[in-house]
Amino acid sequence: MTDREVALLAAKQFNTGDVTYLEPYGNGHINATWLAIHKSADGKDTKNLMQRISTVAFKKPYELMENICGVTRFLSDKVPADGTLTVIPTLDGKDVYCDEWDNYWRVYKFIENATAYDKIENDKDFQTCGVAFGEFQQMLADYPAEKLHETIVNFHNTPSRFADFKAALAKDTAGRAKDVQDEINFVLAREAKADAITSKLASGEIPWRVTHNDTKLNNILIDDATGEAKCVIDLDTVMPGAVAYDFGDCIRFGASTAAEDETDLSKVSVDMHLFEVFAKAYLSVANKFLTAAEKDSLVTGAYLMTLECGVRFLTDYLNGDVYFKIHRENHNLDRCHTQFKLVADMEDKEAQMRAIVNAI
Ligand code: ADP
Ligand code: GN1
Ligand code: MG
Repeated sequence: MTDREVALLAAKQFNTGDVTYLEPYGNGHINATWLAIHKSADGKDTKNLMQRISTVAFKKPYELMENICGVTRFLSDKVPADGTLTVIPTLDGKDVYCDEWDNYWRVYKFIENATAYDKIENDKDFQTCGVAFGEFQQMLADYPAEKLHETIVNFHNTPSRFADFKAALAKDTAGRAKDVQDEINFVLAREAKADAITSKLASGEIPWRVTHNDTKLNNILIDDATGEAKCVIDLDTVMPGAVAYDFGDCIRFGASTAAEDETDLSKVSVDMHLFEVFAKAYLSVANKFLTAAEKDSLVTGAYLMTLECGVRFLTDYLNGDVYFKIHRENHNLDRCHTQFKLVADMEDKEAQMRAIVNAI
């Protein structure tokens, strides 16, 4: 059976009516995403977003969906309609459908008239993003964190990511280590910096909060008419974390002058104007609740999220591309290179970034 045929069988298990259209959708690196159009009994077409949850990333899909249902129910009291994801149940009232091949499927209501951007097109989009993720953290401040499952253990524990990298290097499953000695040395030279946030969380110097943990630009839907944020999506990694993780990942992806997989590295750097736009927008909300130590950790977060992401791409490259979806040969290595270029650039611009944050 083709992927589409398997997906079609799954789409029929949800309480949505007949499936009249089903095609792959979006640019996520983790789940397999499909746009489905269903025809309801009264003949109306409805768009839905169906996903096969990646079980390489998420080992416990039922726990994952418990998190998503809890968080979206909680947020739905605080945001307008379509301001958070809506889970569509299966015909027998479940949040997730497991097919005979152990694929786990879920369906969300499709949020219309909004776009997930892969690149910043104007300052306003990044400002929108900063405000939206600040508000997202603020809204979840009183979410009962003890109810959240850790959907990916040690997700942003950078020392643990370094350990995974070293294990992959030792195994060298795909036989690629010999080709990436410079990249390996780049990582090993920075190992001492890896615990800059985890050590502060452990000592209590910065607090654990409920954070999104995957705040790249295409995980927020921006309203086509107003340019305002419509909905924060991709809630798979909402877990206790440090605010600097969310701030940092936004900068990593959104303040770069080039795409995450750009192959011409001369195009890749941190755009300090975009950095400032984002920092101002995020802090216009977050300054109200951040501690001084958290504010001080934001630039470290940008640095570590970028280093960590580069390390994860390199690790996946060494493992033979098993975690992130790739669309061409060496895709993970290309992604690793942009991240390391940004890391080096951030090392040069650290003082400048700190001055910008301190001035806000
Ligand atoms: P991944 O974990 O693979 O990144 P996402 O949940 O981010 O998957 O979804 C991938 C893409 O699908 C998003 O970037 C966005 O373009 C689109 N998308 C996801 N959820 C919705 C939704 N409810 N409505 C409209 N588009 C969506
Ligand atoms: C993945 O799921 P997606 O594509 O929004 C990854 C992030 C990485 C990002 C790099 C669950 O995000 O951690 O930063 O790719 N998500 C997961 O682009 O691993
Ligand atoms: Mg995503």
